[in-house]
Amino acid sequence: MGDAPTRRGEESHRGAFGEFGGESTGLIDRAFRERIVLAGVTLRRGDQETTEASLDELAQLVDTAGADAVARVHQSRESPDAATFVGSGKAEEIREVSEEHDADTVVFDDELSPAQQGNLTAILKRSALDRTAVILDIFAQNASSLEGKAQVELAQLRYRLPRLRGMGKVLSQQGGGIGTRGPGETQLEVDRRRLMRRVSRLEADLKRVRRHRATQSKARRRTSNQSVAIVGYTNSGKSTLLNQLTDAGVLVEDRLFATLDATTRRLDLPGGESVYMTDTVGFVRKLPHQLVDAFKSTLDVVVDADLLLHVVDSSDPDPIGSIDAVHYVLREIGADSVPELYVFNKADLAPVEAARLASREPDSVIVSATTGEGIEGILTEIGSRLRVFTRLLSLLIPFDRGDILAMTHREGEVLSEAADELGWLVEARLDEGSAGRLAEFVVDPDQSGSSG
Ligand SMILES: Nc1nc2c(ncn2[C@@H]2O[C@H](COP(=O)(O)OP(=O)(O)OP(=O)(O)O)[C@@H](O)[C@H]2O)c(=O)[nH]1
Ligand SMILES: [Mg+2]
Repeated sequence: MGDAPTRRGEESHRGAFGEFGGESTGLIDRAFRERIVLAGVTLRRGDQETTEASLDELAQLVDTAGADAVARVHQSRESPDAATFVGSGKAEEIREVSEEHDADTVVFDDELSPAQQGNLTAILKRSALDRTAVILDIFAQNASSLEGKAQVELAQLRYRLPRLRGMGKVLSQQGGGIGTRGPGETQLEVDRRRLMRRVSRLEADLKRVRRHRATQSKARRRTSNQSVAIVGYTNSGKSTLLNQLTDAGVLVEDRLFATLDATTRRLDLPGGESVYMTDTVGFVRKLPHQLVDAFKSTLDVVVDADLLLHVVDSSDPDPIGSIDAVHYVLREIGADSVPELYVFNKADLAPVEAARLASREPDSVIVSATTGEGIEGILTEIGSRLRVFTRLLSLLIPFDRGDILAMTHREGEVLSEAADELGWLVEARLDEGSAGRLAEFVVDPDQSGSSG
């Protein structure tokens, strides 16, 4: 973390470790924006509204990638056509629409098989791409750390390898644009075996990073601080929240996938204890499995967390769909058993919806990460969910209550202990539950401070 994310045109996307140097197409600096036709299919069990919403999001993804969606085509069918996904009649129609709008590329909202992609490219007479290619392209543009770049490159190679054969001709005709940037763009003649070697090399590098990371987090655990990971849909306000809680200074942008690298900061709780809090990559509907897989080393922090803060954009037109998409990815990476605290964010924009969402989820919090409203509620909830010591109490325990003194030692952290005329004077850090049970022994109410 640290560098601003790479933007298109600032730097060619070479291999993270330099092996691919000199193979950029040079077309990424094109002054014009690529023109895109979007194609969505509603299959048997889906409904058209969901498809349209997904196409809205695809248009946003295309825009983030630096291109313009100029038209969209929709189709309902029982199941995908094995050869062309949409069926040949529809493919002809898409070609006509593309010609009408002078489009460079057609992007399908679902992942195309290599064969479908090849066939469609031939019928459409322009490149046929899918949502996965667009997301990979955004990631390629945003990756800034070595690790981030390596992960994106690995995902791209795994996506491209099976598609190499069909793509060569197309690339030589079309050149540049979404789906062609990143390492390997002029790879018509690149030998597959070389790419395979590159894949193994990246896998080995990333495995090393993961091992190193595991050692670090073990060291962190020894300090006994617990860890909290911020997860959520892309653009929901995760980085804004980390900045608000810890002054982390993470880049915040009204842009999809602004964050790809994990940033960890210490968060001090009111009782004096601290936790480690990590902001990381956002999720999206149909997040490419190649990316989820390649981002294992970044996402380990989510799997190993003691608590997830699931940030939800309350102004999202379909917040439940986005929550489901996040849960889908969490399941895929094996983090679905980590306790989850819902944070309904952007309450300044959508107060009614935030309240409605929060009423469905007990113990959730409503916040505005930009204004800071409701932020203390997060500290209180983290304290009670993690059972960390959020209370610093002075207690006077009568000499005949050795059981209470023992309990204080057992459940909390005793900072000082002295015999007074009336009993033991004890200063201790405790969690909310223990603090409640010891309430009658608290002496200095000023110090019993609330957790919020
Ligand atoms: N009005 C309002 N805007 C917010 C709030 N929180 C975040 N935003 C805005 O939402 C946009 C995305 O915020 P980020 O913090 O970058 O979101 P993120 O979840 O980290 O996004 P990615 O890293 O791209 O996945 C920015 O324009 C923020 O200023 C909020 O509480 N209220
Ligand atoms: Mg972010």
